[in-house]
Amino acid sequence: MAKHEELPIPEYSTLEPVYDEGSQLEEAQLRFDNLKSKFIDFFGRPPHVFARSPGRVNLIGEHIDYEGYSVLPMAIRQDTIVAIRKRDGEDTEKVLRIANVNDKYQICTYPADPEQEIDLKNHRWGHYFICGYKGYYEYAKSKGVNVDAPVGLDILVDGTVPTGSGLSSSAAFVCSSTIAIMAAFDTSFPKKEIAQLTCECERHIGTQSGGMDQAISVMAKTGFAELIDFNPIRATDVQLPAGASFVIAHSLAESQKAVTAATNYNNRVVECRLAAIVLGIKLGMKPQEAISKVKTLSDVEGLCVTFADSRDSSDPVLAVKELLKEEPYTAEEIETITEESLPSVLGNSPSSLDVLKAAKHFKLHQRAAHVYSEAKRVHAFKDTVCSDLSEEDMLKKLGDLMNESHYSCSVLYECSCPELEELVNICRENGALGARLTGAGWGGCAVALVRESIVPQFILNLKEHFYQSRIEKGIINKNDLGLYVFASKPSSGAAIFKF
Ligand code: NG1
Repeated sequence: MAKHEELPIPEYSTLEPVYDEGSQLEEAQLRFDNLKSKFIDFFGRPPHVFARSPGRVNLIGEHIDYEGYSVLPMAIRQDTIVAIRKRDGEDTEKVLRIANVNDKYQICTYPADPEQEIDLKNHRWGHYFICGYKGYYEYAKSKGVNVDAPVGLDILVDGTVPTGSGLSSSAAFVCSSTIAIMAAFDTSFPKKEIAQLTCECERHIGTQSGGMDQAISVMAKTGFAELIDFNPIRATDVQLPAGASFVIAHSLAESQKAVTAATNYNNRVVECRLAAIVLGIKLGMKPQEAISKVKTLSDVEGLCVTFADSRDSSDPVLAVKELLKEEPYTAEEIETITEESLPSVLGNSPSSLDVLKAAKHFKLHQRAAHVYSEAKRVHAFKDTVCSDLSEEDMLKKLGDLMNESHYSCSVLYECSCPELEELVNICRENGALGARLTGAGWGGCAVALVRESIVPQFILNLKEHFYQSRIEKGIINKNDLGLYVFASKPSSGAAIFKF
């Protein structure tokens, strides 16, 4: 039997296989009916095909996917649906018209030219569709697949993944767009290839992302979290303990990842790269060799482990502790070690140059210590879930690992924020066995491990201790609380619908 990741995206003619739980199905039916009728209102004809891709919550393994390390997310039920229709033969206007059911997002128009550059200085919501559009053409070309000349496309989008929440609304949008485009052009690739191509094409938005979000959105299965490995991308089912529930709670601080990339997300990617190169050099590589060969901390893990071995340990963090100073490095200090200017070390890539311009110094020790320790926690989490510990002991151990992960994100990686700290503490004070920020951080959501039996009371307590004061200040509306705090079960991955 073909492996799950070798299969194409499933195609359905009914909603049940994806939206199968009670009121969820009715809600989904309403959404699809609404999408279809709005599509006709906007464009005068119905869509040919729909594609949906879910958001995700990452249970553990933060900011390590782009360093080549495995992560452990699960898909959530909130998703993005893209309805699409080709305009070939109907008229000749070669433009992409991208509308949204939510009128907060104004209709965007782009040329149909797949070679177009995305205008990063003017961030528009439709840019995420263009990532998928460019990605589709780039990938088809690289595979030697014959693609027709670009035609006009009409697109209508309906997303329920809250934006800027660390639940990966951007990947849900990029993946559903790419899959809708492929379906409209009658092309199909295996899931693992779509996961790879969507990861690469989302980088057109200017973030140097890893591939976690796209991989889980494309490859998720109902009822399972997935251990996602990279190079090559692979997903292994992880059955979570029956008595455990994962509650997602929004800190109400919006995490604007694309806009803050130079000081936050891309800054950390650059710091990890520099840490890896400096470690490589300190562990015996020639500067030129390290610069050309070392891309991520996983590339020098072997050297770090050999170093640790000489001190009777197997922990790469030992090398970090002994070879990278705790005080931040200046650019000049790193250049003395690399014997080359930092812009040149980083290949003069525009997004890295933006990081260099904005950075005062580089915390190599802290970032590398986070990455190596977090990578270990992911495997400890998976091993604990698969162990024969009693449920009580298992939940306690998983909670401890989540708490350690949060500490590392907050103190070593500095990707938390005051609202997330407050929320994580309130979760723990109200019975969570563990709680941590999830996703990129700097705002967005926390995820808490809670015994299934106390979930309703836990959510009530969060409402009282975290959300009530924000409702009174008018930050959120009381009736919208269900959008900001909810328990989540592992949901299914991307799908195509033709009715
Ligand atoms: P979110 O939470 O979607 O911003 C981002 C990256 C992931 C991963 C996490 C941190 C994108 C599309 N996603 O997720 O690849 O690096 O941060 O673990 O950039």
